[in-house]
Amino acid sequence: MKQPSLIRRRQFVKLGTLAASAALLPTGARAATAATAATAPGAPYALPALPYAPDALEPHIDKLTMEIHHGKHHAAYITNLNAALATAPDLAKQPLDKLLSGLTAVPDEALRMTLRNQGGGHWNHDFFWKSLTPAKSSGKPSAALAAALETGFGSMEAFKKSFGEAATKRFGSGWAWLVAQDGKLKITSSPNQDNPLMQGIVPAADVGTPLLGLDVWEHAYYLHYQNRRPEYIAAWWNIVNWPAVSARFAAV
Ligand code: MN3
Repeated sequence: MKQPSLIRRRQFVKLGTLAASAALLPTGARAATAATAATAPGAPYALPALPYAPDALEPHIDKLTMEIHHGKHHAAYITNLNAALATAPDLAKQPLDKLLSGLTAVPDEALRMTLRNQGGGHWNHDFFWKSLTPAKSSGKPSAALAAALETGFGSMEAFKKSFGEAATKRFGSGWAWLVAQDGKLKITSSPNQDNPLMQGIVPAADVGTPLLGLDVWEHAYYLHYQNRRPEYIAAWWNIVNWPAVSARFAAV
């Protein structure tokens, strides 16, 4: 799947010059800029800006969680991914989704594991931010997606229940996914930063085109929800970007 808005080298230069005026920016943007500035010049990936203000998802996801999640956690995956790719210039030229779907072709086991964790971390978070939107613009699934969800799961409510169960039951850190797989919709979950693109890494039955992903790492919710993961999941439905999910479905 194409990721047109992953910020590449040229935009990095622009972001770097912005760092000088970072003191004028709101806290979230300042954290993001600082993290970006920490990335080596010429590195293949830089932290993409959030598509909304860090407080725009409140009360469902709080501002401080967003600032740390984006400006620190997501930024760290990118820093580590760039460091790994500095040793593998051929892999650095590949689009990230291709790199992740072809991980088993990377012969060096340690490098493969780093790309899996840090590359997965970057891809998943970029996808996650774009999967969310302020509650007032959450919208609803397109008619085609709504019909497919009803066919696949019985009803919208049944889909949400199954997805929520997959997210709740994922032990430790990981993700829940809605994927398109051979013309059907399916709910899966993955540990750590694995995702449904990773052929040969995740079980074959879980490989597909991601339409929606939910981060259930504690860093995604603990400040506000503490141990109440199901409460976070229930609130999260209010800020799902259904137009974006519907567009992904239409493209499959
Ligand atoms: Mn996360």
